[in-house]
Amino acid sequence: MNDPTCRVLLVSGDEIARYGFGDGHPFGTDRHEAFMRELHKRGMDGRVLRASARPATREELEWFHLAAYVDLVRERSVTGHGYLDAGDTPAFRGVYEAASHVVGGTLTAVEAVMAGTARRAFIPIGGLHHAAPERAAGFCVFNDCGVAVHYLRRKHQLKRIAYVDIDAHHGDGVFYAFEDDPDLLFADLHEDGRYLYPGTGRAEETGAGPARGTKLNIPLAPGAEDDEFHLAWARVEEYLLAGKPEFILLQCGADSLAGDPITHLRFTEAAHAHAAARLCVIADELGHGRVVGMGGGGYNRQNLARAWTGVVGAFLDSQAQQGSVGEIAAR
Ligand code: V1S
Ligand code: ZN
Repeated sequence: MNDPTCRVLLVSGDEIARYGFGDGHPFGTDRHEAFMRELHKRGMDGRVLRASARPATREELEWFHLAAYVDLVRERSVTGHGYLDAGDTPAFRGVYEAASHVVGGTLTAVEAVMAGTARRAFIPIGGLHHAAPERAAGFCVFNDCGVAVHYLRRKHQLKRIAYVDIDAHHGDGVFYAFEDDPDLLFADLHEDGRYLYPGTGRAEETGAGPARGTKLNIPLAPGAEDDEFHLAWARVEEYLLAGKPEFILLQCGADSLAGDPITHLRFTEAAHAHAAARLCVIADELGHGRVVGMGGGGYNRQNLARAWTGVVGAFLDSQAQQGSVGEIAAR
């Protein structure tokens, strides 16, 4: 950890690992461990800075969520009974604490990048992109992505923030919350809604009101592979370079890989590494280097472990390249 070029932060630990559902639910609490094991196997756990997640404050949660919904999650957290949505997101004892640590963990990652203690950061159990202000949805209790956008604006006065999403499911919770906000750059590559939840994210959905024409939704046919990913990704790069964001959030759900049990895209883990590497290049070219990755979905444990370690690897490699550019400039 004495290497000064090692400026990639991993936010991990029991506080966020507890976020998950039992009884054969795809989003189990074993996902965190599957990722950590792979990181260790590849010798990468010693190359990253580490932090545990803090809980989000009530005020932070209410930047995105309605107070009445936050209260409901708190109440259900005591009994652990019932669902928080129409059948995908069961309550469990301690769900409030676990879900608020996921939000706080994403804020920990964002804070570190803004403070300059890390240039990039990654949180495996973040990216809960379906949660809406007034309700849970699709395994997502609190929307850490949405709270992070508000955080960057309120605490750091950033205006133009990019949210990039390569999870197989459309990031509807983020999209509709910022639908009329022209300064939230939104690029989402996802399986189209013919068979898959949530069914939103058509290409024609480009934003509303003053933001009409400013968002990029790229639905892909079931079975789409890396070739289709790369074609779509080129459009994401063009969009970001034109939009000049001051911070980039990446939701890198691994359920877009072939072999996921609940989706039908067929990317390989190279797509995720490519997205992460290219976002680092873009952020560096924009002069700030700020990129935070959030794990998102992914229900085949081997896939999520490989895709997310690939993202962390790309962050580390981009740091090493940054170091060598600096060394060359100093000569
Ligand atoms: N796609 C999908 C899918 N699979 C399930 C599911 C499968 C097994 C279970 F035991 C419980 C649920 N639910 C869904 C989707 C929600 C997907 C959420 C993905 C989250 C993310 O990866 O994007 C980010 C973390 N829900 C539905 O398809 C809705 C239903 C229509 C079907 C399932 N029942 C349980 C509820 C209604
Ligand atoms: Zn997903």
